[in-house]
Amino acid sequence: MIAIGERINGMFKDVKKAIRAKDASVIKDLAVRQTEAGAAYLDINVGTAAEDQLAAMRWLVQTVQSACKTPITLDSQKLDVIKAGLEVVDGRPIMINSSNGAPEKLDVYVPLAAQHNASLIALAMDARGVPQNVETRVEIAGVIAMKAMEHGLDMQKLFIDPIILPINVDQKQPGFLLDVFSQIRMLSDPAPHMTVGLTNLSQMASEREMRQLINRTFIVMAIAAGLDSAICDVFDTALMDAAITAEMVLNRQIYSDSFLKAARM
Ligand code: THG
Repeated sequence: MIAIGERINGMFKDVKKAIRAKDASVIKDLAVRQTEAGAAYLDINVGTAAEDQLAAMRWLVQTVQSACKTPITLDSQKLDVIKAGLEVVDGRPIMINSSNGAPEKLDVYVPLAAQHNASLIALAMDARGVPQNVETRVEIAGVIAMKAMEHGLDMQKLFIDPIILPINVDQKQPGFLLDVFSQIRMLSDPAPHMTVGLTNLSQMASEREMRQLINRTFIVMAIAAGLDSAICDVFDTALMDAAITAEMVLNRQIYSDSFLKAARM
């Protein structure tokens, strides 16, 4: 699984404080520790911490880059914040998070990603909002894949995110997403990658143990349906180990007596 570490996000109190105080040590520590925990990418999202989101994005990217060599994911709904991050990236692999699936958005974001040799996360929603059913999500995923081909972005560089919401918003949705994953897997050969903001799923639950159990249970089911990436809490070792084991059981990773140890490295 391509794990994207969620922790460098202004939504978290310690990160918000660090952005405001320009305290690089907090950010560097999260970058290094998430890398050690198995993050293939580090998500960077300034959230609402700073008045000047562009400057905050530049500072976060530079701070992370000074701490590790890990690829980064520029996370913002605002194009100018993404572009601020792109200005300062040092040549390591990057991912843009995110476009949505509206054709006019894709016509901007897909060429931008191609031009920077970046991967792109595209949300399976469009001007009509977040679809509440399987068919519309898959239909939008089709539009996303078409636009990627049209603008010359490799399927290997495309991550479709069908959008996961807290389970209490509509308890039918996580089950729908499993159908969406298995249908997106059939969309093209090779299929695009798929990712989700996993932690969204349990956002309303107050107990930490219960949140983790919900996230761990869903990721195993989602991997079985075809999910191959997640923006998630990489510090949750049981979550990471469950994902690795699910891929092994599905024959996507070779079994050996040390498969877990090997995959953790
Ligand atoms: N899709 C894509 N990108 C995304 C999301 C998505 N980026 C942001 C988000 N969703 C994924 N990242 C997070 C990060 C944190 C939380 C949820 C999703 C979270 N944080 C604690 C909370 O709200 O309880 C913060 C509290 C604290 O300070 O501890 O839940 O879906 N493409």
